[in-house]
Amino acid sequence: MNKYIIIAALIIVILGSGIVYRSFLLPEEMTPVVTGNVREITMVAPKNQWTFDPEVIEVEKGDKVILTLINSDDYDHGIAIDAFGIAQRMPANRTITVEFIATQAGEFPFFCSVPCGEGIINGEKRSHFDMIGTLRVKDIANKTP
Ligand SMILES: [Cu+2]
Repeated sequence: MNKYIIIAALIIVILGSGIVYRSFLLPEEMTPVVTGNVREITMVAPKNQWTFDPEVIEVEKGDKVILTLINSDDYDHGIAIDAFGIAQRMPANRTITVEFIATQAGEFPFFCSVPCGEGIINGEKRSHFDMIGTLRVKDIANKTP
């Protein structure tokens, strides 16, 4: 038999088994989940507050998240969500957007990634280290968490 026919047949078998695996045999948990939903969320760093508003954001697993981050301060902040590989500077008095797919469910911290000082608000000291929050990714399909 012609060796090119054998090679072609082999390629067809290899590609075919890949397609069969992806279509029928891939474990449910490894299937990439994309809901097709887009969550547009706006988060503000209010002037001299050393906080993110809101401090808790909630999305569903598989959502595409578009975060609009408004820095109202005259100094830089940053946004870091380690679980999704996000680390972006938020320049003073600027708005940035950050996009990611919430591929895993759970509660993930986000925080300011740029040292931004401290101050007294209503008699209480606040600082860079208070700029933390929680990203809650709910797994609707599996009802957790
Ligand atoms: Cu900050």
